[in-house]
Amino acid sequence: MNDSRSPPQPVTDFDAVIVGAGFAGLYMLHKLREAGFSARVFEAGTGVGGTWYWNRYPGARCDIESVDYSYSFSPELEQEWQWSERYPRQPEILAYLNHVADRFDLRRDIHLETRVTAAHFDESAGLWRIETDRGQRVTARYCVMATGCLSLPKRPDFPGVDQFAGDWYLTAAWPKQDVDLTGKRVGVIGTGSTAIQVIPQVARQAAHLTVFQRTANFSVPARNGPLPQSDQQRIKAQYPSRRQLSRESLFGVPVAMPAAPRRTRDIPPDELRQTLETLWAQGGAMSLLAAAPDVIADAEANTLVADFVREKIRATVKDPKVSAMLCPTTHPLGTKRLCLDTEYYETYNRDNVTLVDLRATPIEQITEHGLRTSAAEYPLDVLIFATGFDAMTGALNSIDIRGRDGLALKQAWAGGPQTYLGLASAGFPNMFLITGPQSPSVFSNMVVSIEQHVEWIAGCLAYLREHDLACIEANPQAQAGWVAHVADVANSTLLPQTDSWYVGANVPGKPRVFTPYLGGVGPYRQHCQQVAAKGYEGFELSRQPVAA
Ligand code: FAD
Ligand code: N01
Repeated sequence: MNDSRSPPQPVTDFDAVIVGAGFAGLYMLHKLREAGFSARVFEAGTGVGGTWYWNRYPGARCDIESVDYSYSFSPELEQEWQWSERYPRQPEILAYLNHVADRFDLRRDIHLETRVTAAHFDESAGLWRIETDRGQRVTARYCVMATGCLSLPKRPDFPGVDQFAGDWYLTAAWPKQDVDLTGKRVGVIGTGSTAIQVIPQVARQAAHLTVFQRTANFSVPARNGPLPQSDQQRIKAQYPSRRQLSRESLFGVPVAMPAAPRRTRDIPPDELRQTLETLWAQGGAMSLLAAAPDVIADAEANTLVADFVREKIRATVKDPKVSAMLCPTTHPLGTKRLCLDTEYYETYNRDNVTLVDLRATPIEQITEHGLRTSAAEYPLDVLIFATGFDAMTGALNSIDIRGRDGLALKQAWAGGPQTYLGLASAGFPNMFLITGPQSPSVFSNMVVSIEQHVEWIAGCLAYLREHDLACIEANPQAQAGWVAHVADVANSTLLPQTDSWYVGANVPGKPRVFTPYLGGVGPYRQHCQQVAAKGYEGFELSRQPVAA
């Protein structure tokens, strides 16, 4: 603490402005209101829901079980909401988030169709000045960025895209009205998590589907199905312990961290085979990773599990040439997001589906009537771009965020994101990030990580108020230590070597930095709790609007 006098606090429109109304922004608003803070949410979409508002493409659903991919903060909500499936579809998750907005009377503080364009920290007053694309200007003591890790889709920049005479769609900005693909010749570019969900659905409708694949991905069957009432009741009866297990786990799912994990390579082959067969039959990507956590660190372990998946692909896809194209060879399993599918590989057995290998025959041009690779021209009526996101930093860097001395966040992060705990960044007082870079974020069940951040931030603001403090800012040394720790943990795994969006490799010119924290949801939570318990160790706290 730098000083002892408490100057008059500036008058602001709100205690906090929250940017984004997905899982994170909605809960942040509820939590701040509950603690007696005034808050305003700005959301670019015409509705709440974030990811689940924007990603309406056919087949969109979550890859964490519904009973776990949901808020835990309200036992009443948890008990009253009925999930229909093990992995619910996008409309159901969106309906759940709309229910949350209504149930907790959140809408009155949410401004929809309003994009925050600038957030400038006014040092003399110690407040944030926020501007929107609707010309609103408001001030707030705190600014909470709930802008999402995967909310800025990459725009298609293929040569010739403007000439295409057919319809084209971006999965992450899918229209609200139904898109009828019946009888159409459809092309899908991409084979990441999104495309793997879209492709089987489109293949059922389209006259012909051509999939343009640059990198084959590993995918695990979801084994989705209805969630019987009896199972749901049993889970609901055990919710407190199930949620606790998720909070203490590696990935935010209810799988206990093994006390003395065995190395996968030390497991007798028959036993390993049996375990993998059981997991494959049960379905679920996170449980596969959680059962053999060393696969992301040990190349030999990785090959054992990857070979198993490749064998499954070969056993499913009848045409050996196609199955060879679908078997991932460019990266270890789990170093790109492990996908979850429903009949993805089976789809390539259909007569109306063609797979094109873009590594062998790259895209040259989108033409008026289709797409031309170096080997052929494919006539198309519809093109679907499932080409991913400017992840982790894209949405933040799209806002003109300026901290002390007019420092732009974009500039401060030019060499890669610099955060303390993924929650705050030095030079940007009183600004918080929910599931920011260098926190477990996308390497976890994100609802668990979101709840942890929201509760930590709300606790922090209550502490500042209780102690008559006006300002909190990450200490640059503590931040440098955290950034180095995140890199050390990542470098002890196979992940940084792979070209993935985790390292920003999917966006030309983006600095190559591995962004999620891989230390595990449970250990990370404990660390954040200790930081708070030690009076916010690693942060500068001040009674003045700005730390000296
Ligand atoms: P988001 O849901 O992304 O919400 C952020 C909101 O901020 C958006 O609505 C956006 O419009 C708004 N916004 C951004 N910038 C501005 C601005 N400048 N002004 C105003 N508003 C702004 N995670 C899992 O854990 N499990 C899953 O199964 C899973 N499935 C996914 C499936 C898809 C298709 C995608 C894309 C992601 C998935 N994720 C999953 C990650 C998912 O993003 C998170 O689980 C979670 O929904 C994130 O919530 P959020 O509120 O942090 O961000
Ligand atoms: O995006 P991606 P996504 N030419 O970046 C290809 C979450 N999510 O939307 O790998 C040709 O993973 C690109 O090829 P390559 C989840 O966290 C979850 O699918 O770069 N191809 C790749 O195949 C996920 O990880 C679910 O060689 C190009 C694809 O497009 C994250 O969101 C569902 C290209 C992009 O894959 C992002 O997933 C959906 C080009 N110029 C999303 N540019 C669940 O199931 C890109 N590609 C929970």
